Amino acid sequence: MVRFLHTSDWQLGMTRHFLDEEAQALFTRARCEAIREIGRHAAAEDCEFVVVCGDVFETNQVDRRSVARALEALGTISIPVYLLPGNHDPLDPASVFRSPAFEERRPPHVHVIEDTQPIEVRPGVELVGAPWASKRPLHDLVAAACAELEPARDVTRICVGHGAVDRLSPDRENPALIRVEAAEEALRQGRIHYLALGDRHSLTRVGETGRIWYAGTPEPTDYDEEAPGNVLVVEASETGVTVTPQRTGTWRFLRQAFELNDDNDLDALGSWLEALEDKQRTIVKLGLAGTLTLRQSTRLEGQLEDAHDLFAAVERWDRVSELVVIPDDTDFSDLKLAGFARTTVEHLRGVAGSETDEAGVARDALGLLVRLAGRTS
Ligand SMILES: [Mn+2]
Repeated sequence: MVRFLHTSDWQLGMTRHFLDEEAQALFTRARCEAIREIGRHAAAEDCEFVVVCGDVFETNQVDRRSVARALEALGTISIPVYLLPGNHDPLDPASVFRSPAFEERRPPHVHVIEDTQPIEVRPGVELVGAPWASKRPLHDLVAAACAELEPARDVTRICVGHGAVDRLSPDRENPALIRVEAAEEALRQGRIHYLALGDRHSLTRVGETGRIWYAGTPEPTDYDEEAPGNVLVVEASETGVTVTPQRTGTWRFLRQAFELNDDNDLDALGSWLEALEDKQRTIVKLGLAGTLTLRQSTRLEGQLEDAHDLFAAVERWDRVSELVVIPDDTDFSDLKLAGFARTTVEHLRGVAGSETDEAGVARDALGLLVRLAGRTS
């Protein structure tokens, strides 16, 4: 029996276009901090080693600082760590794992899985890795690694792979898809006892054996991930496997659609934003649809400005956003305009309500006018 920690897709050095400089710095730091958190979980759970199933780094061209900080953090883990090159960081001639920045700082307990040779972690426990040597392998690397194995005798064998599995990937043309059927066959024959996978950022059980898992990313990277922010503590033997997720993530990606037609709807949006904890580490994507008056639209802009100040990022969910602003009488009567200003408003309202190309410009002009006049009145 062996107990170890399964993780993947650290994507160290990842940048996100929607983060400003400050938020990006926090995001980068969190990904590195996750390594230390993994070390704490591994120690608390009495794990014997850690496997990182690919995409340790976002790219082979990752900056020196990310490499140095990653190795510094890896140094805090008190047990052996095995890093598998994945599609983002393949073991090609430009590999980050072969860079001086990496090699000179690599602590002795941190190992890169360079080939499919079984690695004895300790007597009775072996790792078999399927590292990526290029960004486009032409076959199922896990099946190839397992094909070379005899059924294990008195040894618990963990296979460490990276990539999409055929049952979950729509891309049937991809020759590198990991065939679940073949992996289950290797499990049935006792050539391996657990398949630790990376690539998918969602925590996912694959197939029916309970012995094939994606751990997912320890810190979320996008909106469509399911149960990201976890690592798996795995207890494996020839007779059974149990996996227990452990929480590591501190960031959140949230996507939410709102229907906005009156002030109550704006109140609801405001309360929703207000109630979210840890705004500095929360990225929200808002779908905003409905019809607002100019004054309400101005209020919404104020709410969004506040949110931009507080959240890591506020994005617009374009696919479900369709907000129409239609000026109503109270928008202007409240402003108590007279003379030229009043004539102009009447003219603009006529254009804004028309089907002409200038309608949008007129609406924007009215919006600006309500905003500016609202501030001085
Ligand atoms: Mn990945």
